[in-house]
Amino acid sequence: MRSLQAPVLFLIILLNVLAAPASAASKKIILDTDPGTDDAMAMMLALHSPELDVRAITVVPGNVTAAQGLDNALRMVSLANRCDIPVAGGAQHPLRQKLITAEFWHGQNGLANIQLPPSNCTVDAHFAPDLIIQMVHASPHEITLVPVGPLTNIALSVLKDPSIVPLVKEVILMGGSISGGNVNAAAEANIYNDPEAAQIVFQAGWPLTMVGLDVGDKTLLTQQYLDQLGGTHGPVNDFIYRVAKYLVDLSARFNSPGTPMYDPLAVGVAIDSSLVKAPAMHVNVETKGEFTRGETVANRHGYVERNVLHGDRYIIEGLGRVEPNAKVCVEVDANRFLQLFVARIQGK
Ligand SMILES: [Ca+2]
Repeated sequence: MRSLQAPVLFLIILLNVLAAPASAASKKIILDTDPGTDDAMAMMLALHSPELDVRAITVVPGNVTAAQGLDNALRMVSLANRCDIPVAGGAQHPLRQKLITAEFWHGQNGLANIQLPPSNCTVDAHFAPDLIIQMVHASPHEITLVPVGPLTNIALSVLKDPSIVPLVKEVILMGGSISGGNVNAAAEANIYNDPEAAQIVFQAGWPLTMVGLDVGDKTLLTQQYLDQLGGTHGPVNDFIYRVAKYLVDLSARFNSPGTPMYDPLAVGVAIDSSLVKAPAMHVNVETKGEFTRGETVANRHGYVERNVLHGDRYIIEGLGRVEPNAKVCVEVDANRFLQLFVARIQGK
Protein backbone atom coordinates (compact mmCIF):
# COMPACT_ATOMS: atom_id res chain seq x y z
CA MET A 1 0.00 0.00 0.00
CA ARG A 2 2.82 2.35 0.82
CA SER A 3 3.92 2.40 -2.81
CA LEU A 4 0.48 3.63 -3.88
CA GLN A 5 0.29 6.50 -1.42
CA ALA A 6 2.57 8.93 -3.23
CA PRO A 7 0.95 8.60 -6.69
CA VAL A 8 -2.55 8.78 -5.17
CA LEU A 9 -1.62 11.88 -3.20
CA PHE A 10 -0.15 13.42 -6.35
CA LEU A 11 -3.35 12.66 -8.26
CA ILE A 12 -5.48 14.30 -5.56
CA ILE A 13 -3.29 17.42 -5.60
CA LEU A 14 -3.37 17.51 -9.41
CA LEU A 15 -7.17 17.25 -9.49
CA ASN A 16 -7.44 20.05 -6.91
CA VAL A 17 -5.17 22.30 -8.97
CA LEU A 18 -7.16 21.61 -12.14
CA ALA A 19 -10.44 22.28 -10.36
CA ALA A 20 -9.27 25.60 -8.88
CA PRO A 21 -10.66 28.75 -10.49
CA ALA A 22 -8.33 30.49 -12.96
CA SER A 23 -8.09 33.52 -10.69
CA ALA A 24 -6.34 31.45 -8.00
CA ALA A 25 -3.26 31.25 -10.20
CA SER A 26 -3.44 34.71 -11.70
CA LYS A 27 -1.24 37.66 -10.85
CA LYS A 28 -2.74 40.16 -8.43
CA ILE A 29 -2.26 43.69 -9.72
CA ILE A 30 -3.19 47.21 -8.71
CA LEU A 31 -3.56 49.44 -11.76
CA ASP A 32 -2.66 53.06 -10.96
CA THR A 33 -3.93 55.18 -13.82
CA ASP A 34 -4.68 58.70 -15.11
CA PRO A 35 -7.44 57.80 -17.57
CA GLY A 36 -6.66 58.74 -20.43
CA THR A 37 -7.23 57.07 -23.83
CA ASP A 38 -4.37 54.59 -23.72
CA ASP A 39 -5.19 54.08 -20.04
CA ALA A 40 -8.66 53.01 -21.15
CA MET A 41 -7.13 50.41 -23.46
CA ALA A 42 -4.75 49.28 -20.69
CA MET A 43 -7.58 48.95 -18.19
CA MET A 44 -9.79 46.93 -20.53
CA LEU A 45 -6.85 44.67 -21.45
CA ALA A 46 -6.22 44.04 -17.74
CA LEU A 47 -9.89 43.41 -16.95
CA HIS A 48 -10.21 40.87 -19.76
CA SER A 49 -7.01 38.89 -19.26
CA PRO A 50 -7.30 35.73 -17.14
CA GLU A 51 -3.60 35.96 -16.25
CA LEU A 52 -4.37 39.04 -14.16
CA ASP A 53 -6.51 39.55 -11.08
CA VAL A 54 -7.14 43.31 -10.87
CA ARG A 55 -7.48 43.94 -7.12
CA ALA A 56 -7.93 47.71 -7.34
CA ILE A 57 -7.84 50.65 -9.68
CA THR A 58 -6.27 53.76 -8.21
CA VAL A 59 -6.52 57.10 -9.94
CA VAL A 60 -3.79 59.72 -10.20
CA PRO A 61 -3.97 63.13 -11.88
CA GLY A 62 -2.06 63.40 -15.15
CA ASN A 63 -3.74 63.19 -18.53
CA VAL A 64 -6.78 64.71 -16.83
CA THR A 65 -7.55 66.15 -13.39
CA ALA A 66 -8.02 63.82 -10.43
CA ALA A 67 -11.81 64.36 -10.47
CA GLN A 68 -12.19 63.72 -14.21
CA GLY A 69 -9.93 60.67 -13.99
CA LEU A 70 -11.97 59.18 -11.16
CA ASP A 71 -15.20 59.73 -13.08
CA ASN A 72 -13.67 58.10 -16.17
CA ALA A 73 -12.40 55.10 -14.19
CA LEU A 74 -15.79 54.55 -12.55
CA ARG A 75 -17.62 54.71 -15.89
CA MET A 76 -15.20 52.22 -17.43
CA VAL A 77 -15.39 49.61 -14.66
CA SER A 78 -19.17 49.94 -14.89
CA LEU A 79 -19.06 49.40 -18.66
CA ALA A 80 -16.98 46.28 -18.04
CA ASN A 81 -19.54 45.20 -15.43
CA ARG A 82 -16.85 45.03 -12.74
CA CYS A 83 -18.21 47.06 -9.83
CA ASP A 84 -16.59 44.43 -7.58
CA ILE A 85 -13.21 46.11 -8.16
CA PRO A 86 -12.48 49.00 -5.78
CA VAL A 87 -11.80 52.30 -7.54
CA ALA A 88 -10.09 54.89 -5.33
CA GLY A 89 -9.00 58.46 -5.84
CA GLY A 90 -5.62 59.61 -4.59
CA ALA A 91 -3.32 62.59 -5.00
CA GLN A 92 -4.83 65.81 -6.34
CA HIS A 93 -1.57 67.18 -7.74
CA PRO A 94 2.11 66.23 -8.19
CA LEU A 95 4.40 66.31 -5.15
CA ARG A 96 6.24 69.55 -5.91
CA GLN A 97 4.90 71.15 -9.07
CA LYS A 98 1.68 72.11 -10.80
CA LEU A 99 -0.28 69.51 -12.71
CA ILE A 100 -0.02 69.43 -16.53
CA THR A 101 -3.12 67.90 -18.18
CA ALA A 102 -3.26 66.50 -21.71
CA GLU A 103 -6.76 67.05 -23.11
CA PHE A 104 -4.90 68.14 -26.25
CA TRP A 105 -4.06 64.47 -26.89
CA HIS A 106 -6.84 62.62 -25.05
CA GLY A 107 -9.95 64.73 -25.79
CA GLN A 108 -11.74 67.14 -23.48
CA ASN A 109 -12.92 64.38 -21.13
CA GLY A 110 -9.74 62.32 -21.50
CA LEU A 111 -11.67 59.51 -23.20
CA ALA A 112 -11.61 60.66 -26.83
CA ASN A 113 -14.76 62.75 -26.15
CA ILE A 114 -16.81 59.54 -25.92
CA GLN A 115 -19.67 59.92 -23.41
CA LEU A 116 -19.96 56.66 -21.51
CA PRO A 117 -23.17 56.05 -19.52
CA PRO A 118 -23.10 57.13 -15.87
CA SER A 119 -21.43 54.56 -13.64
CA ASN A 120 -23.32 52.01 -11.59
CA CYS A 121 -20.23 51.59 -9.42
CA THR A 122 -19.41 53.63 -6.34
CA VAL A 123 -16.06 55.08 -5.40
CA ASP A 124 -14.00 53.35 -2.71
CA ALA A 125 -13.65 55.64 0.32
CA HIS A 126 -9.93 55.02 0.82
CA PHE A 127 -7.23 57.48 -0.20
CA ALA A 128 -5.50 55.57 -3.02
CA PRO A 129 -2.04 55.38 -1.36
CA ASP A 130 -3.70 54.05 1.81
CA LEU A 131 -5.56 51.42 -0.21
CA ILE A 132 -2.28 50.37 -1.86
CA ILE A 133 -0.57 50.11 1.56
CA GLN A 134 -3.45 48.12 3.02
CA MET A 135 -3.64 45.68 0.10
CA VAL A 136 0.11 45.08 0.02
CA HIS A 137 0.09 44.19 3.74
CA ALA A 138 -2.96 41.97 3.26
CA SER A 139 -1.21 39.98 0.47
CA PRO A 140 2.53 40.19 1.15
CA HIS A 141 4.78 39.35 -1.83
CA GLU A 142 1.75 38.88 -4.08
CA ILE A 143 0.79 42.33 -5.39
CA THR A 144 2.25 43.70 -8.61
CA LEU A 145 1.86 47.46 -8.97
CA VAL A 146 1.19 48.62 -12.53
CA PRO A 147 1.40 52.42 -12.63
CA VAL A 148 0.57 53.91 -16.02
CA GLY A 149 0.40 57.58 -15.02
CA PRO A 150 2.58 59.99 -13.06
CA LEU A 151 4.07 58.20 -10.05
CA THR A 152 2.57 60.46 -7.36
CA ASN A 153 0.31 57.85 -5.71
CA ILE A 154 3.02 55.19 -5.65
CA ALA A 155 5.57 57.63 -4.17
CA LEU A 156 3.06 58.72 -1.51
CA SER A 157 2.52 55.06 -0.60
CA VAL A 158 6.27 54.57 -0.10
CA LEU A 159 6.68 57.82 1.82
CA LYS A 160 3.79 56.95 4.10
CA ASP A 161 4.80 53.34 4.71
CA PRO A 162 8.28 52.32 3.48
CA SER A 163 7.69 48.83 4.91
CA ILE A 164 5.59 48.00 1.81
CA VAL A 165 8.67 48.04 -0.44
CA PRO A 166 9.92 44.50 0.31
CA LEU A 167 6.32 43.24 0.39
CA VAL A 168 5.44 44.32 -3.17
CA LYS A 169 6.06 41.53 -5.68
CA GLU A 170 7.15 43.91 -8.44
CA VAL A 171 6.45 47.22 -10.12
CA ILE A 172 5.83 47.36 -13.88
CA LEU A 173 5.47 50.98 -14.91
CA MET A 174 4.84 52.91 -18.08
CA GLY A 175 7.12 55.90 -18.12
CA GLY A 176 10.48 57.29 -19.05
CA SER A 177 12.69 56.74 -22.06
CA ILE A 178 16.36 56.12 -22.67
CA SER A 179 16.34 57.75 -26.10
CA GLY A 180 14.54 61.09 -25.92
CA GLY A 181 11.19 62.31 -24.73
CA ASN A 182 7.75 63.30 -25.95
CA VAL A 183 7.24 66.37 -23.72
CA ASN A 184 10.52 67.81 -24.94
CA ALA A 185 13.88 66.52 -26.12
CA ALA A 186 14.56 64.71 -22.86
CA ALA A 187 11.48 63.83 -20.84
CA GLU A 188 8.51 61.45 -21.16
CA ALA A 189 5.18 62.80 -19.91
CA ASN A 190 4.47 60.50 -16.92
CA ILE A 191 7.89 61.17 -15.43
CA TYR A 192 7.88 64.87 -16.39
CA ASN A 193 4.56 65.30 -14.59
CA ASP A 194 6.14 64.33 -11.25
CA PRO A 195 9.92 63.81 -11.39
CA GLU A 196 10.36 63.81 -7.60
CA ALA A 197 7.78 61.05 -7.24
CA ALA A 198 9.42 59.08 -10.06
CA GLN A 199 12.84 59.27 -8.41
CA ILE A 200 11.36 57.91 -5.16
CA VAL A 201 9.78 55.00 -7.04
CA PHE A 202 12.93 54.16 -9.04
CA GLN A 203 15.17 54.27 -5.94
CA ALA A 204 12.80 52.43 -3.59
CA GLY A 205 14.59 49.10 -3.96
CA TRP A 206 11.83 46.84 -5.29
CA PRO A 207 11.94 44.80 -8.51
CA LEU A 208 10.98 47.34 -11.17
CA THR A 209 10.41 47.10 -14.91
CA MET A 210 10.34 50.28 -16.96
CA VAL A 211 8.13 50.15 -20.04
CA GLY A 212 9.18 53.39 -21.61
CA LEU A 213 8.17 55.70 -24.40
CA ASP A 214 10.80 54.41 -26.82
CA VAL A 215 9.66 50.78 -26.60
CA GLY A 216 6.00 51.83 -26.66
CA ASP A 217 6.69 53.65 -29.91
CA LYS A 218 7.40 50.24 -31.47
CA THR A 219 3.86 49.01 -30.75
CA LEU A 220 1.75 50.87 -33.28
CA LEU A 221 -1.91 49.95 -33.44
CA THR A 222 -2.52 50.50 -37.16
CA GLN A 223 -5.61 50.39 -39.38
CA GLN A 224 -5.15 46.62 -39.76
CA TYR A 225 -5.68 45.99 -36.04
CA LEU A 226 -8.43 48.64 -35.91
CA ASP A 227 -10.30 46.76 -38.65
CA GLN A 228 -10.04 43.57 -36.59
CA LEU A 229 -11.62 45.37 -33.62
CA GLY A 230 -14.30 46.85 -35.89
CA GLY A 231 -15.33 43.42 -37.14
CA THR A 232 -16.61 42.25 -33.75
CA HIS A 233 -18.94 43.84 -31.22
CA GLY A 234 -19.75 44.19 -27.54
CA PRO A 235 -19.96 47.15 -25.14
CA VAL A 236 -16.22 47.12 -24.31
CA ASN A 237 -15.20 46.12 -27.84
CA ASP A 238 -17.18 49.01 -29.35
CA PHE A 239 -15.87 51.54 -26.80
CA ILE A 240 -12.25 50.50 -27.36
CA TYR A 241 -12.77 50.57 -31.13
CA ARG A 242 -13.90 54.21 -30.87
CA VAL A 243 -10.98 55.12 -28.58
CA ALA A 244 -8.52 53.40 -30.90
CA LYS A 245 -10.05 55.03 -34.00
CA TYR A 246 -9.73 58.45 -32.35
CA LEU A 247 -6.06 57.75 -31.67
CA VAL A 248 -5.31 56.29 -35.10
CA ASP A 249 -6.92 59.35 -36.74
CA LEU A 250 -4.93 61.63 -34.41
CA SER A 251 -1.71 59.82 -35.31
CA ALA A 252 -2.45 60.22 -39.03
CA ARG A 253 -2.47 64.00 -38.50
CA PHE A 254 1.10 63.64 -37.26
CA ASN A 255 2.08 61.35 -40.17
CA SER A 256 2.25 58.18 -38.09
CA PRO A 257 0.70 54.98 -39.46
CA GLY A 258 -0.69 54.02 -36.05
CA THR A 259 -1.06 54.86 -32.38
CA PRO A 260 1.59 53.77 -29.84
CA MET A 261 0.19 51.44 -27.17
CA TYR A 262 2.14 52.87 -24.22
CA ASP A 263 -0.05 51.99 -21.24
CA PRO A 264 -1.45 48.75 -22.68
CA LEU A 265 2.10 47.48 -23.20
CA ALA A 266 2.82 47.81 -19.45
CA VAL A 267 -0.22 45.60 -18.83
CA GLY A 268 1.02 43.31 -21.61
CA VAL A 269 4.35 42.90 -19.82
CA ALA A 270 2.45 42.06 -16.60
CA ILE A 271 0.57 39.37 -18.57
CA ASP A 272 3.63 37.97 -20.36
CA SER A 273 7.13 39.32 -19.71
CA SER A 274 8.46 37.35 -22.70
CA LEU A 275 6.90 40.01 -24.96
CA VAL A 276 9.87 42.28 -24.23
CA LYS A 277 13.63 42.24 -23.90
CA ALA A 278 14.58 44.19 -20.77
CA PRO A 279 18.23 44.37 -19.70
CA ALA A 280 19.02 45.50 -16.15
CA MET A 281 20.31 49.05 -15.73
CA HIS A 282 20.59 51.68 -13.04
CA VAL A 283 18.07 54.46 -13.71
CA ASN A 284 17.97 57.84 -12.03
CA VAL A 285 15.39 60.52 -12.63
CA GLU A 286 16.75 63.99 -13.29
CA THR A 287 14.98 66.38 -10.92
CA LYS A 288 17.06 69.46 -11.75
CA GLY A 289 18.72 69.96 -15.13
CA GLU A 290 18.46 73.00 -17.38
CA PHE A 291 17.04 70.96 -20.25
CA THR A 292 16.53 67.54 -18.74
CA ARG A 293 14.18 67.71 -15.72
CA GLY A 294 12.11 64.52 -15.78
CA GLU A 295 14.55 62.52 -17.92
CA THR A 296 15.22 58.89 -16.96
CA VAL A 297 19.00 58.64 -17.03
CA ALA A 298 20.08 55.02 -17.49
CA ASN A 299 23.54 53.61 -16.84
CA ARG A 300 23.93 50.92 -19.52
CA HIS A 301 27.42 49.79 -18.51
CA GLY A 302 27.01 49.20 -14.79
CA TYR A 303 29.92 51.36 -13.70
CA VAL A 304 31.11 54.92 -13.21
CA GLU A 305 34.66 56.20 -13.21
CA ARG A 306 36.16 56.68 -9.78
CA ASN A 307 37.79 60.10 -9.75
CA VAL A 308 40.06 60.92 -6.82
CA LEU A 309 41.33 64.40 -5.99
CA HIS A 310 45.14 64.73 -6.10
CA GLY A 311 46.25 68.28 -5.43
CA ASP A 312 44.61 70.55 -7.99
CA ARG A 313 43.10 67.84 -10.19
CA TYR A 314 41.18 64.60 -10.16
CA ILE A 315 42.75 61.41 -11.41
CA ILE A 316 40.72 58.43 -12.64
CA GLU A 317 41.82 55.58 -10.41
CA GLY A 318 39.44 52.90 -11.62
CA LEU A 319 35.81 52.01 -11.97
CA GLY A 320 33.04 51.89 -9.36
CA ARG A 321 30.30 49.35 -9.85
CA VAL A 322 26.70 50.59 -10.15
CA GLU A 323 23.99 48.13 -9.16
CA PRO A 324 20.96 47.92 -11.49
CA ASN A 325 17.62 49.06 -10.05
CA ALA A 326 15.41 48.47 -13.07
CA LYS A 327 14.82 46.24 -16.04
CA VAL A 328 14.47 48.61 -18.98
CA CYS A 329 12.42 47.38 -21.93
CA VAL A 330 14.33 47.93 -25.17
CA GLU A 331 12.72 45.48 -27.61
CA VAL A 332 9.17 44.20 -28.01
CA ASP A 333 7.43 41.57 -30.10
CA ALA A 334 4.94 44.18 -31.29
CA ASN A 335 2.76 41.99 -33.49
CA ARG A 336 2.38 39.31 -30.82
CA PHE A 337 1.41 41.98 -28.27
CA LEU A 338 -1.06 43.71 -30.61
CA GLN A 339 -2.69 40.39 -31.54
CA LEU A 340 -3.00 39.59 -27.83
CA PHE A 341 -4.63 42.98 -27.22
CA VAL A 342 -7.11 42.57 -30.07
CA ALA A 343 -7.97 39.00 -29.07
CA ARG A 344 -8.69 40.01 -25.47
CA ILE A 345 -10.98 42.91 -26.46
CA GLN A 346 -12.86 41.31 -29.37
CA GLY A 347 -16.48 40.48 -28.60
CA LYS A 348 -16.31 41.80 -24.99
CA1 LIG B 1 -1.62 56.93 -18.52
